[in-house]
Amino acid sequence: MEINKVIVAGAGKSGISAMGLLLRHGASVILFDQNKELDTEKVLAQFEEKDRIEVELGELRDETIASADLFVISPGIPTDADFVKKVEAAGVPVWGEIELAYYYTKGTIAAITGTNGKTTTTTLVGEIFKAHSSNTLVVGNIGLPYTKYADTTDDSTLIAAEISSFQLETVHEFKPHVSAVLNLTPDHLNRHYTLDNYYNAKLRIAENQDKNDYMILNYDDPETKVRCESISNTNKVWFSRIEELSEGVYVSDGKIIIKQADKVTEVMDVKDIKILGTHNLENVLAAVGITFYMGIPVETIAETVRNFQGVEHRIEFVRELNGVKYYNDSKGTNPDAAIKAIQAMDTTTELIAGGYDKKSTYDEWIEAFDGKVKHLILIGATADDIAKCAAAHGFTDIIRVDSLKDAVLAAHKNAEPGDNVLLSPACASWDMFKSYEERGTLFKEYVNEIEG
Ligand code: UMA
Repeated sequence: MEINKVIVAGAGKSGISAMGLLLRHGASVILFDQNKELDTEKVLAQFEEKDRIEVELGELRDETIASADLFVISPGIPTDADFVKKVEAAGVPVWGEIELAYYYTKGTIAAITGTNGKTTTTTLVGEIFKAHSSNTLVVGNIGLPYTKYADTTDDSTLIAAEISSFQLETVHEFKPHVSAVLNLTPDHLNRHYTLDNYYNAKLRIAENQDKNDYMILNYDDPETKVRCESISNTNKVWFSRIEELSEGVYVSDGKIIIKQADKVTEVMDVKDIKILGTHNLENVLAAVGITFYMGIPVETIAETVRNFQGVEHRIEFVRELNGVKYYNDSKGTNPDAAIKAIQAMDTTTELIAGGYDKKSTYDEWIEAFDGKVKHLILIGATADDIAKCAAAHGFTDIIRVDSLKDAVLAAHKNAEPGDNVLLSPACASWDMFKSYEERGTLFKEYVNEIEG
């Protein structure tokens, strides 16, 4: 396919990196963003190839669509937006950033999706790759656009890519050597509308794989088990922390085992894993399977897992003050992730939650409080809905505040020695913050400002 004139939709991280990649390869780019207030000067200042850039804001004109041979869409833009439908109707291919990156990529790809655990697993896979080879890339939804680095790869590059459902909606030929689905639980229903749409988008990670490739799957996650049953185009490798499988990656007598048809390989002791919670054991089992089938020696895998301390914003220990431990789980952006964080708490907890409304249901999360949550301190757009749901489940120890800073102060005031304070919102951040990273970073700042 000739890539000469491309509309790039969305001037965030993804769009800017896609633009850079296209410009480096000689294409002309029309950057489109629905935000009429976008600072065009600031965007243009990032590129030398100004003669090959046009910017269109607000409405995308029919003439512009007709002039393009490709449309690259940022993951935050819904694929059913009116202007995207017009592009499709005009016969212009719609690629996401992952498809565009793939077009320019060499090397071997491990692609990781799932509702939760993606960032931890991708980071760990990346660490294992790095321990084996300096020619490693860790990219994707994790916050580093794949398009930024796609053309720095060569045949021996090992790529660990975290891929979201939004990014998978717009793949066409994307073909990882190893794919992984960590779990499937409800999320992003405001965008995908139904669970079927959401789960089917995720399973597209394997649609172009073949019998030379591998798909690593969570045997303990009921939805993954059922939905992946009929996939047969690639080699499925299941992992389980509960059952000893006839083939796959599992735990036996406190050890992680990889069992192939004719061979049993002992990887390491479970007790040597440093990251908290059973969900993290699942992430480790997935990472072991992924890297094993990417050809990394078992000793390198085991050594790296033993040293892995986890990632920022995921049940991240911040500080201990007057016998109270503060944890930042800003990446707990849906109820299922937030359940994992509550389960990982070993004592009574002041919980800060609430945020952008993704139309989630909160019942299971509130049930998971399990007597551990002393006060639920609510902020953000979902505060009313959560308070109502909590009351329906008989939980009324609720404190309402207007800002994250006030939430931290309320938690500090109410916490007693031996308690934990946990930010684990069960919601995205976009009502009050740019990103979950910004929310988590501010939380840490406010916690560290408290005088002892
Ligand atoms: N825009 C429109 N119309 C729309 C929506 C957005 O014009 O309907 C414009 C905005 O005005 C803005 C730009 O698009 O200028 C923003 O694009 P974006 O929302 O795709 O954000 P990026 O900065 O490009 O970041 C995206 C991912 N964001 C989303 O999927 C929402 C990042 O994932 C990802 O790290 C990055 O690309 C690089 O691949 C973040 C995320 O929240 C971490 N992901 C979700 C999650 O993990 O739950 C899926």
